[in-house]
Amino acid sequence: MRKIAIMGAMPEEIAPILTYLGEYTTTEYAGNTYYEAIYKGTSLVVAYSKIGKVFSTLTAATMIEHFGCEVLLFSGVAGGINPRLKIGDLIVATKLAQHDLDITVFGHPMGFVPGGSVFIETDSELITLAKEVAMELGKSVQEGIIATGDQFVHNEAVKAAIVSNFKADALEMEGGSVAVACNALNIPFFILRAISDTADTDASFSFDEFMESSAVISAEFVMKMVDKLVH
Ligand code: OS5
Repeated sequence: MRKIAIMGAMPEEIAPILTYLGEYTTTEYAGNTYYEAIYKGTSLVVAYSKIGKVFSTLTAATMIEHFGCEVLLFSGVAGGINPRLKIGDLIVATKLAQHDLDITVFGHPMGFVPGGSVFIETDSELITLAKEVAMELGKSVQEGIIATGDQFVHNEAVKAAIVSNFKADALEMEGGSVAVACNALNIPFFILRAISDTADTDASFSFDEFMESSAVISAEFVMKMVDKLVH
């Protein structure tokens, strides 16, 4: 069975996952803690990267290149943009972009740099697996575009620009960079987020109130997917 990486950005995003592991070992590497366990006969590596695109790229690449993970699942929270996404709802990314990558003055679209692409698609088999899990749990999981950037968005004008440039349904600060690392290293990956706020002027208050409960919703769903992957 493939070695599975499960990552979040903040401690709160992986804490519910650690409760499933039973015994685990910890390894400090490149400024992060990596939790390793055998879960139902399969090796898991769990870590939180710290916030943002740089730290999350480092952690994803480390889980793949140093720890030998062959598939990566991200679990965490996001700001909702699409009005059909309410607090606690799950969104699985079909594709991701970096909304703050800007060399438009040279005639390129937002999110594009030469040698890259505006969007990176996630693994279709993992999305199919998520749909199966949702059916079995009787839960709704929405598919959509996630935009990633190095800012906590709490402003309608910024949201509107991200919708206009990327038709994004949700935004966060790590998925698009994890996508770059996994795509470059040919590792199937999956990004799941539960909504903690709607990236408006109240976003920081909503985030403080709902981040923990939404992180649990996402983590529990990801662990159901892991249960299917390890069988
Ligand atoms: O990881 C960051 C991105 N996450 C998704 C997200 C999001 N991203 C962008 N815009 C939004 N509206 C979003 N909503 C959800 C969540 C996370 C956001 S940054 C949160 C920072 C919270 C915090 N800062 N300090 N502490 C917590 C306490 C602390 C202090 C010192 C050391 C460690 C923790």
